[in-house]
Amino acid sequence: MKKLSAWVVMLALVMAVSAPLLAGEQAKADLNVKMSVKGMTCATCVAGVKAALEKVDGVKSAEVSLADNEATVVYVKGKTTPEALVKAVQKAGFQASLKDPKAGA
Ligand SMILES: [Cu+2]
Repeated sequence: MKKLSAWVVMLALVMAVSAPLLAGEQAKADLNVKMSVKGMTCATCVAGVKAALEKVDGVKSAEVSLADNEATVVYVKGKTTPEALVKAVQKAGFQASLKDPKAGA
């Protein structure tokens, strides 16, 4: 019985230590890419770009700024690519290009 409780304590310790590590791994798997978006003139455009980006499989979130002509996308590594995200915006009818082509590659 004593042995068992020692195991339970050990297991709890291992889980307590590894949980934040695993969470860190998960966060590392998310990539961030910035692109410039041209042709947006109003809030509807912004919503359209945001929706087009968030429709892409693997995209977690997209922030679109009309003032900065910019979109910032968080996506799961390996699920999509910066190029595919740019294409999605272009398909929605806007000019888009990566801010830093090396970022998120
Ligand atoms: Cu508009």
